[in-house]
Amino acid sequence: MTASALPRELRDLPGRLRDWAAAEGFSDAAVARPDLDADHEHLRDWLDAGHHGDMRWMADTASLRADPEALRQGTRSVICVRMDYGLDTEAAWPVLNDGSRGYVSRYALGRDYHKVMRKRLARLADRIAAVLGPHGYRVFADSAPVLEKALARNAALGWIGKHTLLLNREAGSGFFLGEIYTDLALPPTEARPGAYCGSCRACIDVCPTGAIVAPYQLDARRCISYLTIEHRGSIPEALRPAIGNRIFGCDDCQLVCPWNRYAQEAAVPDFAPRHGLDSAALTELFAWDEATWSANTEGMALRRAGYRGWLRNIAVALGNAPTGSAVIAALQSRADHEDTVVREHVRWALARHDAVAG
Ligand code: B12
Ligand code: SF4
Ligand code: SF4
Repeated sequence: MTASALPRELRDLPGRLRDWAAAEGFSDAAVARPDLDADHEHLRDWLDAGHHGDMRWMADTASLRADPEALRQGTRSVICVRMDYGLDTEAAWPVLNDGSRGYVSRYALGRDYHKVMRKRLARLADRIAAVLGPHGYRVFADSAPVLEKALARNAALGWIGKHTLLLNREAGSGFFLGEIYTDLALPPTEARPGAYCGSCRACIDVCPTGAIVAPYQLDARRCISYLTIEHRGSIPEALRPAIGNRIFGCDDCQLVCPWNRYAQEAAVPDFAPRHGLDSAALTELFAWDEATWSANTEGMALRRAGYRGWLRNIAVALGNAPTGSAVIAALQSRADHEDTVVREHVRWALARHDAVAG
């Protein structure tokens, strides 16, 4: 349908949608073509190669991911949004370069984005209803089998970079994605995003564990984000030294990306760092007991690793930290931890300092 053939209330939809979204804290919004055939094929190849590791839920839901209608019956349009979380590259490097501190991915420092975004997406859906009429919808923010990056690319919110994240010329990649699946028939955006990686390969070269095995292809089994957040159990020993002091997620491939010079500040105060987690000492974090951890991570995405995962990750970072009596004492205090995985990582870390369980 040409723009002039559209009903009056839909003709200037792109601008109005952006305005309504901005009122809810979103930095951009647009309607996506739900054409995901090529992406479905890439997803299948990725799964066939085993690159999803033990994220079985990725394989179990593959067909739903590529088919919005199958995920929510009656879906006719997908509205995509982005929300900036504030990827402060300048503040990140000093923490990464100080082995005595723990590096928590910038996206996880504040309130859980799933909660923040879904609440605001529901309000955006209500705004749309107020103008375009009642509609059936569901909102998502990394909360269901949705190919979020591919849909956002189709909506022209950016392009998928060689590090496999969605990138935007005005905002880099420091943002979350969310969607509204609606039964309204909305005209998809006609713009086609350019792709601006060119000959750059900074993200591929910097990756500490070589997880970007080819441009646009990530082997999650090597990715520090996967190893420290999604993976349960033992972290492969060969990869532990390269994890450095990254205790929850990893931002390196984004920090070196030239487009993140344009990363925007956090769109909402919810994403402000909590409990000094943007530069806390490893020994201090390792001393949190389970009750403190539970209280301090309430309402944060940081919870996903679980308390034992948290201790396991910090043990690895302490193993990589400069040797010192405080580091060794902290590790020795957990050498007899009840959890076998934690214990094993603590012993590995002590051995790195030529120390033994005390
Ligand atoms: C599984 C997952 C992970 C896994 C796997 C990552 C991955 N690249 O798939 C792990 C745990 C490693 C991970 C890590 C991170 N994640 Co994550 N993750 C997801 C999740 C749930 C699904 C992604 C997915 O579909 N993967 C499947 C594979 C096949 O997709 P893909 O590699 O991107 O491949 C696509 C294209 O690149 C293309 N393609 C693939 N191969 C090829 C080959 C060629 C030649 C071409 C041209 C194209 C092409 O087709 C594929 C399908 O579209 C999404 C949320 C969602 N529901 O979408 C969040 C999401 C992608 N993650 C997000 C974030 C923030 C992160 C981290 C930055 C967190 C952190 N700081 O630690 C890291 C970044 C690591 C990285 N470099 O990607 C954000 C990204 C926002 C953005 N700007 O893009 C999302 C969208 C969540 C959200 N709602 O905001 N994540
Ligand atoms: S998040 Fe870290 S480990 Fe994962 S691909 Fe990027 S740089 Fe590599
Ligand atoms: S670092 Fe370079 S190659 Fe990687 S996503 Fe950014 S622009 Fe693309």
